[in-house]
Amino acid sequence: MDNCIFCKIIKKEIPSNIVYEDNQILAFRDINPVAPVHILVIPKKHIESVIELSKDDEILIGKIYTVINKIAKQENINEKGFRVIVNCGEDGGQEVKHLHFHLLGGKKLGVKICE
Ligand code: DGP
Repeated sequence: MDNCIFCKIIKKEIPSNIVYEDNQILAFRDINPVAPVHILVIPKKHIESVIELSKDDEILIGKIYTVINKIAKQENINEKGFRVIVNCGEDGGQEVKHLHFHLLGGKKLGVKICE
């Protein structure tokens, strides 16, 4: 997707602070962190959001969670805990239209926001 900022990050056209990469998944630090650890884990395949997922993506999404597990250990937040957030669509507050998993940790996170 030519105008997708995360696709540009995947192609290294835009710099990012990468913490994990394989042939299907990329993880990099969020540009506006809201916690000491704030990493975005994304599929390299352009999928707009959770709503665009198909059965073919089931293995990929499972793999994203094992990558999150790996990064949580790498970042030393596995024992104290962390939060994974996926925003979807307008009401869900999704700004970037490329599926991404926010991995947040490194401090005691506040009450979940659903106002
Ligand atoms: P969401 O609201 O769920 O769509 O979150 C999108 C996140 O993407 C937001 O926390 C900021 C982050 N972000 C947007 N543009 C860039 C960028 O160019 N680089 C990095 N590292 N993060 C970005």
